[in-house]
Amino acid sequence: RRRISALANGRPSSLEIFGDRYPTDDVTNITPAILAKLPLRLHTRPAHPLNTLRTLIESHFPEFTPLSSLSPLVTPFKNFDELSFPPDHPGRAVTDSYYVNKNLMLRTHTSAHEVEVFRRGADKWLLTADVYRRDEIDGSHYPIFHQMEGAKIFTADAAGMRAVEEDNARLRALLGRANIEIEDVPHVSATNPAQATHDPVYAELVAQNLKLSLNGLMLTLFGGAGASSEAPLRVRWIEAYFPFTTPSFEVEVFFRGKWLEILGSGVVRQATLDTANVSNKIGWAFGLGLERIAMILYSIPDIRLFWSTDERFLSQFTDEKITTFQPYSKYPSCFKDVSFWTAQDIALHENDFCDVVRDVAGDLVEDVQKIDSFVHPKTSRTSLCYRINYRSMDRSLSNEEANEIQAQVVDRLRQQFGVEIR
Ligand code: FA5
Ligand code: MG
Repeated sequence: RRRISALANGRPSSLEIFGDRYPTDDVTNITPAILAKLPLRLHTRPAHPLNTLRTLIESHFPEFTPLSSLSPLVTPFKNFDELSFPPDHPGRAVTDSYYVNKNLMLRTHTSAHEVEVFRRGADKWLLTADVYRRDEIDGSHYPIFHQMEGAKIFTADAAGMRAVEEDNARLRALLGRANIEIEDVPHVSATNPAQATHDPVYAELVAQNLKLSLNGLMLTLFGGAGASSEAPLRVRWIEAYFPFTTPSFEVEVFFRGKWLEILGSGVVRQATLDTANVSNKIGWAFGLGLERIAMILYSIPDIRLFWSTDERFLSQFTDEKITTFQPYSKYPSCFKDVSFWTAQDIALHENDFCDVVRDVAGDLVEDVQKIDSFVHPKTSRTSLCYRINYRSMDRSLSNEEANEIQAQVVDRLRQQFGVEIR
C-alpha cells in the first residue's frame, strides 16, 4: 500500500524553522499547527506552571547543571541510533514521529541530548525541553509536551564507588526521617540485567543511587500535597525496558487513589557514554513528563490548558508556588461525526486523522474517538467513523462555527487522503 504523508498534497518545497529553510521530502509530516508552537517554549515562561515545576525540580538538585534552550530539531541518528534503538523500532515511523525530512526530525524525548551533554563534560545535569509525538486526541494527550532529563555519572573505579556510597548514605539519611513508603524491585535481576561490561557491584550501587535520588524528588514534589499527615507517600518501582539503559525502571506514585506513571529511568548504556567520550564513567539517567506532574499537582484537568493565553488561566499562577487551579466555566461540547470510505491506495493512520483535525481546529478540539470501523465483505473497502468533540476552553462555540470547522476537516480528508464521505 502506498502511503502519503499528511502534507503530501500541496506540500511546500521547503519549511522555514527558526529562520532557516529546510527542504521537504516524502516523509515530511510537520503540520502548520506544530510549526506555530515551536518557538513558544512554555517551560521558560515566567509564572507558567511548567516553568515553576522545572525550577522546583532544579532547586531539588542544586548541584546539577540546568539546561533548557536546546533546539528541538535533531537528526534521527541522534534521537534513535546513538541511543541504541534498533533500526525497526516503531518510534521511528512517520505515523509516530514528526519529520522535517528524512534527515531531520523533532525530538521525541529529551534523551536525544544525552550524548552531547555528556560529551561536554557535564556529570550531573538536568535538561528541560519540548518534545513531539504524533498521538491520539484527548484530555491527556497533546502532540507537544515537556520532559526533563536528569543524569549523574561517576568515575567507574574504587574511588568513584566510594563517592557513590557516601552519596547513598547522605540520601538514605534524608529519606530515613520522611513519611514515605517505597515498593521496590531488585536493582539488578535476570529480567533486568546489569551490563556485561559493568562490575555488578558498581551497577548495583549506581542503581541504588538512582532510586534514592528519585525517591527524594518524589517526596519533594508529592510529599506535601498528596499525603495526609498519617498516610505516607507511596512510591513504586517497576522493571522497565529502554534501549539506552539497563537495568531500567519506571516510577509510579499513588496520588488521590490512583497509581500514576511519572518517569522512566535506568543505568546508562555504556555505548552512550563511549560515544560521548566518557568511557571511564558509569551512571544513571531519568526522563519525566512535566505535564503529567503539573496536571496532578495543580489539578489542571485538560492538557490543552497549558497552551491557553486566557487571563483566567494565566493570572492564576505565580513563580515558585504550586496552587490549585480554579476551573472557570466549562463551555458546551459540540459533537460532530464523520463517516467515510478510505481510498484503496492511500493509508490513513489514526494519527494522520488527528493531525488533520488539530491543524484545522487547533485547540478547539477536545477529543477524537473512532466509533466504527468495518471492511466491506465484497469490495474489501474500509469504512471509518470518527466522532469529534469540539469545545473551546475560553468561550461558547456556536454550532455554525463547529459545522464550518467540520466542513474544512472533511475537505482536507478528501484532498489529502482521497476518502469518500458516506
Ligand atoms: C522516555 O521518553 C525515555 N526517554 C525516558 C528515559 C530517560 C528512560 C532516561 C531512561 C533513561 P517515556 O516515553 O515512557 O520514556 O516517557 C517518559 C515520561 O514522559 C513518561 O513517564 C510520562 O511522564 C511522560 N510522557 C510520555 N508520553 C507522554 C504524553 N503523550 N503526554 C504527556 N506526557 C507523556
Ligand atoms: Mg512509558
